[in-house]
Amino acid sequence: MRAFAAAVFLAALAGASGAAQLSVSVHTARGAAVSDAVVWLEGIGAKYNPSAAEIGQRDREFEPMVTVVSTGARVLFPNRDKVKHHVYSFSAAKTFAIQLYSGTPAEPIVFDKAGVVVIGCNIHDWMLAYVAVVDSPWFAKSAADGRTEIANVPAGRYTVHVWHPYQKLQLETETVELATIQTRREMKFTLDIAPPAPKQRQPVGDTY
Ligand SMILES: [Cu+2]
Repeated sequence: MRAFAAAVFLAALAGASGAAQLSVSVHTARGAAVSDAVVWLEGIGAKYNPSAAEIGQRDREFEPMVTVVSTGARVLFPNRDKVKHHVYSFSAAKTFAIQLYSGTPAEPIVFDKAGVVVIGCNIHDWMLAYVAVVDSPWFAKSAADGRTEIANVPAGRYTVHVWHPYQKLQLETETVELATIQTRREMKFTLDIAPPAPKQRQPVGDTY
């Protein structure tokens, strides 16, 4: 009887190691692909090591504009311009400032709270970046074709979240049940976006 229980336990462990892949595509109601949409899965028992990321500055713009990381992520802000930048955020999920600097600050900024962090530059008013900090190891950002792939998701039940900085409405979440080994599932979301009018780039000197 004891041996039987052990065998059942081992079978359950083997099942838990099976991983699924979720493909989520995001389009507008008119069918245009939506890039830079953040997709993440909320599930029970998610364990992960915080990710790391870089948000650079080049030609007085942030790159990338949208970043998704897991909570606790360490993010570097390398300045690849000859001019200085002053990177900051007043967002509730992370308030910080990296005073006027060149090169790459030695210390990363740690995003220790889930939420959306909007980042600007105090010198160049038009510069904007967004960091979606999620309590999950399963996340992705849509490419130019509107598609995302989230791989190595253990079998289980998940809530699927979609967010975009230019979304008109926050989408309702959807639930997905991912089962067994090597399952590939596809989901489609419709999200209408309204990009803001671009802020005028001001003529600036060689120093700033
Ligand atoms: Cu700047």
